[in-house]
Amino acid sequence: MQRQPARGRWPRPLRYLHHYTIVSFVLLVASGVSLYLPAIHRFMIPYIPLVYRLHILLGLIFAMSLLVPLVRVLPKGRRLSKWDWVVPVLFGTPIVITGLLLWWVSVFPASVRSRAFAWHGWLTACLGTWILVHAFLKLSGIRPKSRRLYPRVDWERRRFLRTMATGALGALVVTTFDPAAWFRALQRGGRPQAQTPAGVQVFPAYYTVVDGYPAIDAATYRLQVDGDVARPVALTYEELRRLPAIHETQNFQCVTGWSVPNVRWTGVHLSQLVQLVKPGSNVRYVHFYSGDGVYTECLRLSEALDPTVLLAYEMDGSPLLREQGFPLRLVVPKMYGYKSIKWVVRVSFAADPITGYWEHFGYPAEAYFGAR
Ligand SMILES: Nc1nc2c(c(=O)[nH]1)N[C@H]1C(S)=C(S)[C@@H](COP(=O)(O)O)O[C@H]1N2
Ligand SMILES: [Mo]
Repeated sequence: MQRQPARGRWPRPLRYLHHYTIVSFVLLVASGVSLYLPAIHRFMIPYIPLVYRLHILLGLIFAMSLLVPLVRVLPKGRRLSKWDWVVPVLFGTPIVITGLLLWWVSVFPASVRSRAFAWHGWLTACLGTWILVHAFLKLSGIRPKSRRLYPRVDWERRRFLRTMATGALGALVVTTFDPAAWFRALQRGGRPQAQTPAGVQVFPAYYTVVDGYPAIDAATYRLQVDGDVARPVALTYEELRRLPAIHETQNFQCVTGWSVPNVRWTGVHLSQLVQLVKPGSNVRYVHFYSGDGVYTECLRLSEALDPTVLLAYEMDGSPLLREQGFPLRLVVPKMYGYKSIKWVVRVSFAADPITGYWEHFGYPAEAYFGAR
């Protein structure tokens, strides 16, 4: 029978690794939660891009620290409780993989990323719970006696890799496996589903604050342009498209951290509407209303007339998808995405501002994210 090696101190590199893992896990959870929970991140808006980058950087180091045991640094014969390495590796691996899927915004489709997002959170909750249990056992000095429940094993590369592969496989299955979609595919006789039109960038998930995406019929759609103006008008979709068009290629940046590079918008500059309706001299603000009945936005007249701001009906060369705000959305490239209200049905010129949807929850009305 093999004797347990004496309980001494761990070799230094491993002790550092362990301490680092604790600190980084806490920081990862804190930064992740502040990116995820609006209640927290609305106070942190100026720092969100920084937090986002920090989260990714910490995640990458965490990924590398997972790999360290593959370089065998544990003294020979040192036996470790099985769960002390199976659990972190089994959960850590899919957390890293789902994190990568989320990070590579323009590589993976929205459906995969939204599942990855959910699993990223749930797996972290599982690992976090286990870490708390582990910490409690260690700190309280309770050493489970049962060899069956708490076996000790050699720190062995092959087993380690096998656990990692299991975690990776799990991550791939849960992020690509969608029983409902498979069922639909079977019903269609295996024919592929209509894909997102070529060239259309896929966003992490299309945002809506109501239940679903408003379905607006282009034939009956009217853009109401009114307020303190000489001549209110109601424009049809065709009339909008006949107005002189402008193009604008910009990065799209949400406060929650994700962004989509080089989105090409086509639409109408607000000066066109100003020419049509002739706002009164006391007008300082422009109000925007969404066809979802809930979302509103507000810009200073001067901001609305910035050359980069437009009411867009096309993205990357195709009409907006319903989820993207068909038939018309505002695009304010220099400000965070929440200013870019979708399904715009009414534009109103006024002397006073209104509180936009997210501004109502505390987001700043001046949502510039970089140098102007
Ligand atoms: N009507 C409406 N407009 C909206 C939103 C929304 O939920 N409803 N979300 C906003 C936010 S927070 C962002 S980041 C962008 C996202 O645009 P997308 O859904 O086309 O990616 O739309 C903005 N406009
Ligand atoms: Mo956003």
